[in-house]
Amino acid sequence: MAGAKISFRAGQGGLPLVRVETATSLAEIYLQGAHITHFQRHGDKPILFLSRQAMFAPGQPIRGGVPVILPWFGNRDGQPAHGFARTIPWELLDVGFSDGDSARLRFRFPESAIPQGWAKFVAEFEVIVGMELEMNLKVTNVDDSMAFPLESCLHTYFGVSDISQIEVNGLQGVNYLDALDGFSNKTEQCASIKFTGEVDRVYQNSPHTVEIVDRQWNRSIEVSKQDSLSTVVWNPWIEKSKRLTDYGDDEYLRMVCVESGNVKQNQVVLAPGKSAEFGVAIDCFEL
Ligand code: TA6
Repeated sequence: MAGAKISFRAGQGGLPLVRVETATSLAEIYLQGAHITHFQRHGDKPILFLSRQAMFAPGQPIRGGVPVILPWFGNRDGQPAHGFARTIPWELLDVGFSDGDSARLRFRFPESAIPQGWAKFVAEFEVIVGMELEMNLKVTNVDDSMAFPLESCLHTYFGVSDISQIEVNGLQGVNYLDALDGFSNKTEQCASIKFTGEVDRVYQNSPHTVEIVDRQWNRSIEVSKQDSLSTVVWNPWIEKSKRLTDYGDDEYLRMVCVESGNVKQNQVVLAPGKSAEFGVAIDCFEL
């Protein structure tokens, strides 16, 4: 069996990317934000969504794929939304190949890029590309005195046939904060979440696997997690899509975000010397 191949090239906007090709799949990862923008099994439709209007420029978040959200989730006055890690180039530490057919890449956030006033931390992001896409984000507080509140999340955009035809399963009975209603606390009533308008929900204490069932594309995407308690489900729908400059007005039809990590009430206060990590595995099955 041919082994995996890794190549380096200038991607969109001239930003450097790593291209990973295995016998079964293809992935592309931009160094900026250690941002996975593409994951596709040969012969299948891409599993990740990337906006056709995504901007590829230094310091600009890329709309789609897997933005790495760190060290905070959401908006903060005068600061970049979803933290500063996703718009800064990470270092590629090393690449490994399994005896099967997968490639493992490890990225590290450059400590020199941590803004003044922030505790010093080491963030390492491991990506395994094979039949599945596996990701693990580990953050260690290497500051000798300052603890800090850590929110971290893999803000994954999944490609779907038609948002109005898919279901997201696995969150029934879970409490969530409704971002469209002042982050009020609610409980998911549906075994299968369907989309008829904008949805922006931060599910808390949700360690279980979530499924995206897409009958038109005859597939079910399975998002399984390890030590990830938060699940964010988002679709901007029509009006918000129009407000997003790096996103086509009709692209809400073709994507859903099912994000995994530890945010809001699931955030952790990371004491000096302590680490926090979580993992996500994305698999896909024919229906
Ligand atoms: O997915 C949850 C969310 O916080 C939404 O409210 C929306 O803002 C989305 O993230 C996109 O955020 P971004 O900063 O990437 O435009």
